Amino acid sequence: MELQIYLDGKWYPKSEAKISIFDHGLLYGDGVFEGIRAYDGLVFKLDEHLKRLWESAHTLMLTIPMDVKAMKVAILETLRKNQLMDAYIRVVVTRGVGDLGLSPWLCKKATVFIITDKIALYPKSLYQKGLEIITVPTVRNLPEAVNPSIKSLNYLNNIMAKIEAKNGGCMEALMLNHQGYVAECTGDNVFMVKKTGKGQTVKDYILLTPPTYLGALKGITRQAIIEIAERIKLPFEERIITRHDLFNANEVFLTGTAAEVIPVVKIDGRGIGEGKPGKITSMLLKDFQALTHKDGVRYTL
Ligand code: PXG
Repeated sequence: MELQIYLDGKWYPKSEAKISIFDHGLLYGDGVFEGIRAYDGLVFKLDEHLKRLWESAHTLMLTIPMDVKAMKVAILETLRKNQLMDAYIRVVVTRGVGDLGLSPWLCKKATVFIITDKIALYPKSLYQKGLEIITVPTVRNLPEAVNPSIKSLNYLNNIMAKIEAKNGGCMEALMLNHQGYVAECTGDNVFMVKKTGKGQTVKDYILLTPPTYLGALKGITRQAIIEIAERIKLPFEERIITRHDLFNANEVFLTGTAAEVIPVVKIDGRGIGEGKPGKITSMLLKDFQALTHKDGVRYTL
């Protein structure tokens, strides 16, 4: 059976799910989206994702033409129609159909679509071996311009960075903000682990990530990792991070809905720590995976 797509209140087979070429999501990237995961019949952090979707839309003065409850029903029904217990869920809200001018007020109603499918962002082996990343020349959007906290359909900043990473032979890019501080990657937040003691217990380490006001998305996975750190008493701080700090970290890893927790073992040619995934990263990944199979909105097919 073809994949069933939710579009404005109805479900269509993938080949028939179509939107207007006058949709401002397409013409201007005027819209918002979320990427959500379902694990074994549990939608992970659904409320958090929908809260972020509504907040992004609010900043853009984009009215989502349904309430949160109806959105949840639509998401769960799309999962059921596609018989998916494990899935990547993409929720997209665009400004809707307008004319060739920028004016968003000429778009009468927002377009809403939901895709549920499988995703494998990185090959499994990379989670064991670790990823190599590279700093790219394109700086992360200024919070004063297009705030990276808005999960908008305008991803050119990240796509430029992704292209530059590939040109440099890497799958992911490290993006700095306009001041030269570490912001995030193209679709993931960045963390580092620094040893502060002998390394015998978690208390001998500190987990660090840049504050999001320096130019990063407030990642849902980022927040889940911070909460795990608090629970296991791993010291944590939001701190300004430079490339020098990352080069000399004991461990570096990225977090995101698609990537989950992926270790980074090389940055700009410098080996990180022992050049292989570290034990704190592995511990956090294990706890995160346990959480995804325990916590969430349950559905049945
Ligand atoms: N930063 C950015 C810029 C993102 O787009 C994250 C961090 C991680 O946030 P969450 O909430 O997922 O932990 C994201 C989200 C992709 C892709 O194909 C990634 C995202 C969205 C769409 C596509 O890599 N990431």
